[in-house]
Amino acid sequence: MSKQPSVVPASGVDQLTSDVLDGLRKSPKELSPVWFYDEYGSDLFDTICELPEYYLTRTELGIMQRHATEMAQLIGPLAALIEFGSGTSLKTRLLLDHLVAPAAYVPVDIAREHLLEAASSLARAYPSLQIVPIRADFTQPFELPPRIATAQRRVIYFPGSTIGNFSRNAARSLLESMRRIIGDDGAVLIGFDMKKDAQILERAYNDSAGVTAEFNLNALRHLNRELGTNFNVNAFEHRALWVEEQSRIEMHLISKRHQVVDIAGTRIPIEKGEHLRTEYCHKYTPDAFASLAAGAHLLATRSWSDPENKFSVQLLEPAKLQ
Ligand code: AVJ
Repeated sequence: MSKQPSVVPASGVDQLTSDVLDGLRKSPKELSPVWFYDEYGSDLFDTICELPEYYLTRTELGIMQRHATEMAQLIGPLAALIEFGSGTSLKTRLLLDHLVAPAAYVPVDIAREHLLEAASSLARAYPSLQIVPIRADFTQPFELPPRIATAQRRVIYFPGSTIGNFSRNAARSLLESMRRIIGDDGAVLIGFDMKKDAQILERAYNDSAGVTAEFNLNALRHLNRELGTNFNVNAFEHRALWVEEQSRIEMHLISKRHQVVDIAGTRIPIEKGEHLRTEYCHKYTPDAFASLAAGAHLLATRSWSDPENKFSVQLLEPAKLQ
């Protein structure tokens, strides 16, 4: 068996361990959502995307299918397309299919194997496209390849409602850093999930087949394998709850009994009924998103949605001070 690839940064176990410890010392305890995604977790996520309750992926894809032509027109020719997270998916392809003479495709991802996969599968599909993968954590400053200096404009693609995983402040900083990267005449094409009926949202994150539960619990399995911790995975229960004041779904793992977890020699007690928070999924109204973007000096110059207004894809451009 080959070693399972992991999206966890190869920055040395010590930093990782101390990040995990920091989270487990908070109240409530927290774990980063990056722990969902080992090979098994990535497969589970692919399964989630096909679940009847998880409308996000297919809704966004529908929007892209209907409007990619117009999106590409608004982006214009000779653009460098910079994707935050590396896409091999249909959404990225739809965009690439319609762009006129794109100058380059620049996937940015922390995980080497995701980058390689994206680069090789897109290179096969678009033999004349210049692909310049960058291995970086896009929440931190990183260098852009000098080659894209000749592009007509820089356009960041950030699909999948990944922005929803960030707290308001972190989301604003991320948009600010995008604003810096695109310069005065670039753009950001971003997809986010809209606020809607709490029941629909809770079902999307607590599906009847139990795949999301398995996905959530997999964070603990991944930790046990990667850091040698001893979480008793069977003694945790998945919970997805809508928190109205924060307009977000929170994914939690609840311990069914008292247990003590050993992490690099530190013993962390977890009480019966105690919650570990593993993920935020913020949901935005159009107004809330507009004010988030405005905080980063970005303005939606065009937005697209599905007929039921479940999901939104927006073209953000620098807000001009007149
Ligand atoms: C991949 C982060 C967009 O927040 O909906 C799916 C991850 N978590 N089910 C989301 C997820 C639980 C997903 N994102």
